[in-house]
Amino acid sequence: MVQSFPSEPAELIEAYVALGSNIGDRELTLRAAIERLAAHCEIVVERVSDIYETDPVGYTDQPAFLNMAAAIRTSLVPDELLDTLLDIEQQLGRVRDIRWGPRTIDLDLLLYNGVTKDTDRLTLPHPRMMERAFVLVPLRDVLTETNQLYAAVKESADTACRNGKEGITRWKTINWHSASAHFGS
Ligand code: X6L
Ligand code: MG
Ligand code: MG
Repeated sequence: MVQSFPSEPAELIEAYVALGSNIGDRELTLRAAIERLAAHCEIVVERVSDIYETDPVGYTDQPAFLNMAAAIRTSLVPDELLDTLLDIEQQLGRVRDIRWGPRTIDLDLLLYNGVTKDTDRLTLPHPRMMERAFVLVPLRDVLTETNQLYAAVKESADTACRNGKEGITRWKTINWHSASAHFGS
């Protein structure tokens, strides 16, 4: 008979998620989304960025956003992680009506361990992240300096902040260090 061994702990892959909200209690909804990520048994929230208030882009006739970013570790594959993000959006009242319109919560998968992927439902890295200051400025807070994209993200984020044209202001400094462990405080 073949000996069965306990399976090794699955390797945890680093991934980055962008969060945005511009309807309702924006900060509460961002926190709820982070809490739901942290509560998932296959996700560890490692770092969360500060919260930034940002002028809407794309469709500009809507309220200002709060945007932030999170660095997570996960044993989920990219499509499972995307499903989880879409589930959490639904749980937090996301209704998809107007394209680029207001939303209680938006969770975008930006980076998954250097994976490149291009399918109908998921493109990695996120195809437009490098053009969006509301993504890059929070991402800079949580991206590891050894990440391949760190220099490019930092440069673009710094330029956006220096110009001040992008309509991004630090709205709240977050102390959710090791976010998974400290929620509720
Ligand atoms: C020309 C055409 C220039 C389209 C920009 C940019 C479209 C971003 C959509 C664009 C264009 C988007 C957020 C937002 C949206 C957000 C802020 C999108 C999708 N999401 N604005 N607009 N924060 N500040 O999270 O990202 S809609
Ligand atoms: Mg988005
Ligand atoms: Mg989205």
